[in-house]
Amino acid sequence: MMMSNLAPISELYVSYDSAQKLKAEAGDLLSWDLTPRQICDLELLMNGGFNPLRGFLGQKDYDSVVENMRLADGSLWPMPITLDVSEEFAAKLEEGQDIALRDQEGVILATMTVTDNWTPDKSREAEKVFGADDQAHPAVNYLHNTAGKVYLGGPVTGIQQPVHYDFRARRDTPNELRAYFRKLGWRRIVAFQTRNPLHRAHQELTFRAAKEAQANLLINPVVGMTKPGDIDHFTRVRCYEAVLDQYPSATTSMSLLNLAMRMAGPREAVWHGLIRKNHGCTHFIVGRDHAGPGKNSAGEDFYGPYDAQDLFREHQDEMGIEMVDFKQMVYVQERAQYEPADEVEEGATVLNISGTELRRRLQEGLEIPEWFSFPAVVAELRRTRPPRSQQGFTVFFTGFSGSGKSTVANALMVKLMEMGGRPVTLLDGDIVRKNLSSELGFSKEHRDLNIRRIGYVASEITKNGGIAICAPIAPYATTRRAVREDVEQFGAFVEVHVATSLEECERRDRKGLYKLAREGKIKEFTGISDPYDMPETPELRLETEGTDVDFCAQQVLLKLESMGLIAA
Ligand code: PPS
Repeated sequence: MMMSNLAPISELYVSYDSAQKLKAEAGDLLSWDLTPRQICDLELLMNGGFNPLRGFLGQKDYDSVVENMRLADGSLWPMPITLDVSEEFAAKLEEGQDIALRDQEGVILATMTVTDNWTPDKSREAEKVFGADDQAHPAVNYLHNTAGKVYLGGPVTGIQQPVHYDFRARRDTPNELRAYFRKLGWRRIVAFQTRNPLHRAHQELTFRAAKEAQANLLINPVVGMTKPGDIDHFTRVRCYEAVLDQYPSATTSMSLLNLAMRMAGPREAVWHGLIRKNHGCTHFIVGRDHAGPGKNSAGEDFYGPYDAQDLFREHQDEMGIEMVDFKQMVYVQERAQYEPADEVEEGATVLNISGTELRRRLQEGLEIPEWFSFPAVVAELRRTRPPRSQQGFTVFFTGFSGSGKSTVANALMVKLMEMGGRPVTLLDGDIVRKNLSSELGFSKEHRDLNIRRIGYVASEITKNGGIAICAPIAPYATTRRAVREDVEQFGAFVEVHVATSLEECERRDRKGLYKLAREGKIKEFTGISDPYDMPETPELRLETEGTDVDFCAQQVLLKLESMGLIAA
């Protein structure tokens, strides 16, 4: 019978006095400002959550983890935990050099001795770790478009934990949880990993798991980074707190885990298991499509629904944590209770509301039945997810100079202001270049900066319930995609391609710029001497030739209406 020994696990922190000294000395070191994901990784490295890792992976361990799910010494470890940095930063380093690792406010959290410095083959990493080099996978997208080009590896010396101001009392290090379990006399603990609010199906699943494993239950939600588009962790934790009284407090506890998920399905399940083992748990629940990333670019699932269970099962003896596996739980109307889908007899009435359907109902303000969730959870969700027609959103026009973007954007702004309800901000290309981006030119780098700034402002407006209308040229597809991701965390992103042809824009030449560009007097001019990536799947494409501005603006309004962004 599996029991936890709950002895303290080794951490990478130095003592308090040494930390003070080290911190003072580290002020002189070259420093790397950690990204949000790296801060999550560092926290779990330092507190033993990623035991047996002693730092960010070196090249040998990395290659071995990517190829075989094992460190070079043979220990099971499925996820490459790497410190990705820019080429410029990496070029400054010598082998064996110590660097300071700082959080986003500049606080030194750790030092690292750089033993390895290399340029990884990211496509290979994507294929091996995530199963495909397909950017529809959020971690593959991150790998190619967010992570730095170079990886650094080496042992880490911990100075202090990353600071969290939210839900402090609910966060525990592995050693704090181990001590807590010791204190309560818990020796068999089943952990439930989640990145979603708890609904009735989850409650039933966790009850059954605890019963099956004859174990105490640890609800262990991830509050670091989850799948883009997920419900933010503040809302989720308020939801968890709202249903905690549905659990017997003598046998159940909740602890928040600052993990940056990768959505790597099977490998992720094994990783999650190892992390929970480090936190003193003996059992781990793996359900259907554990840590699944959704559909690939061909519209198919990346992993089979029970691949994660299979991989976990293969390794669980070696891992020292046992899987409690579950099929999907469904509601059986005749018996008014949840049951695993594979135990329900044919002919029974099975009800289920998928994540997508739940989002739709929230977006449209529709009923969410009591058999599905708890009223307190639904109320919390409705507070942060008002119907779409009351949420913020961004309309992002893109097209050649002189295509008519600004004119249509202006008309749209006026119409939306006439309708009222939400504040409207126009971020027109020319206006932005006068204010936000006055020092920028038209190199690729500067255009990207310009568009990312617009995206940042638009995402803030969207987050706060306003309407942002952007109208830059935005010639590069990857940058438009990045802006889409920034905005979609908070609301809808509506890309409108103003598809006036280059010939027509040049014929109109309203500002006389095309003539100058042809004469070579303006360099890097979009369409003439600089590229424009045609949007492949914009929400709307406006053919402006032969139509008037009012009609174009109407088409946008109709699109917004069909997306539920303005009330019909
Ligand atoms: S970008 O690429 O999205 O950052 O461009 P944007 O900020 O929209 O600025 C485009 C306006 O600047 C004028 N302009 C140029 N456009 C393209 N290429 C070059 N080299 C260039 N130099 C100046 C041009 O008038 C654009 O205005 P719009 O409103 O698009 O016609």
